[in-house]
Amino acid sequence: MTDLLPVRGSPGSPYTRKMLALLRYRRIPYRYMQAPQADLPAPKVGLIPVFYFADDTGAFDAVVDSTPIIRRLEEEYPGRSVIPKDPVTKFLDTLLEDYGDEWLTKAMFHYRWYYADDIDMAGSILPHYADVTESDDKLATMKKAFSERQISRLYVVGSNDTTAPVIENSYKRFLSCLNNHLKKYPFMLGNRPGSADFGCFGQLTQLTQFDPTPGKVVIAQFPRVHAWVSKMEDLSGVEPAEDGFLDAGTLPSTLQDLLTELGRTYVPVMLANAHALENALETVTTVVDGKPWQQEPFPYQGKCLQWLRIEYARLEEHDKNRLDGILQGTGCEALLARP
Ligand SMILES: N[C@@H](CCC(=O)N[C@@H](CS)C(=O)NCC(=O)O)C(=O)O
Repeated sequence: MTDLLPVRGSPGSPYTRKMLALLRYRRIPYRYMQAPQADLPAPKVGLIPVFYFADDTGAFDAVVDSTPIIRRLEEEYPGRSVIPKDPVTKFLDTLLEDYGDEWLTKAMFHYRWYYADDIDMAGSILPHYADVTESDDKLATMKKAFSERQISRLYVVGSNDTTAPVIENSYKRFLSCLNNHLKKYPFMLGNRPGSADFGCFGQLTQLTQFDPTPGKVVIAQFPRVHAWVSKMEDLSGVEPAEDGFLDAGTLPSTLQDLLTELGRTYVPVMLANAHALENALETVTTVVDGKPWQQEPFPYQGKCLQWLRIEYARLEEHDKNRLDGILQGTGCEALLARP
């Protein structure tokens, strides 16, 4: 039991699903708990999933934030890596993972709490994840309180009547780009899964398999993507080839198209968010896809952009040049604009 890595999460949490699929693929033995445990510490920030890492004395430290946890697991459990070795492919993987975590989550949260059918389904089912034996009366009360709280938080991801079509069109274009890419490659970075696949998969578990409105889109137009999400869930039997990641020197146009989609939406919002944080502005204001975008600044996403810039700064000059050549014209180059 002690060598099983303790993890706490919920099936309705895209980041939980991201990490469980990662653990299965990496063949890291874990035990999964769907409620807080009295004998395990609470994390500093009340988010899920929570990973409990034991120190030398056997005491547990509660850690959140999937992106750095993936890197820590690479150190502690060798083999079946999800991080490409070529620093340029590695950067693209990190960038696409961040897009999944920080942009696709807008579609996920927006669809779930914007449309009546989706609100009703999420409100009816999600509270049961805490305890399936809870009475129907109690559930009805929880449904109302939970839904009201989540709807009141739509503004956090920037979802409102103005941005709704921007978010939804971007979701559909992303599906189309991924669908085209999957015609030739089973994963975003080629023939073996990278952290980007797990990031996008996490959000897509909800968008394609749970929430009815975004689910209808994928069923009607992108059955290939629907199948991909189901397959991603458990890759424990996949034997990755050493050279399975794409060679950054010969990237397919379908990956370039994905990057161009990032450049259209995620990039301007990440930059405007950083600008608002640096200047202590109350509102992030920009234009995405010709439509106004307004939301409150999001300090965590400011950090995400800094992490990307640090990874870029650490590249050797010739790798920077290779990466610049790939990003040129996709819109993503603006994230890393050299001063
Ligand atoms: N950056 C974090 C995000 C985690 C996150 O946002 N978790 C959400 C659920 S998916 C959460 O715990 N929200 C608060 C709650 O559910 O009480 C990660 O990558 O793990």
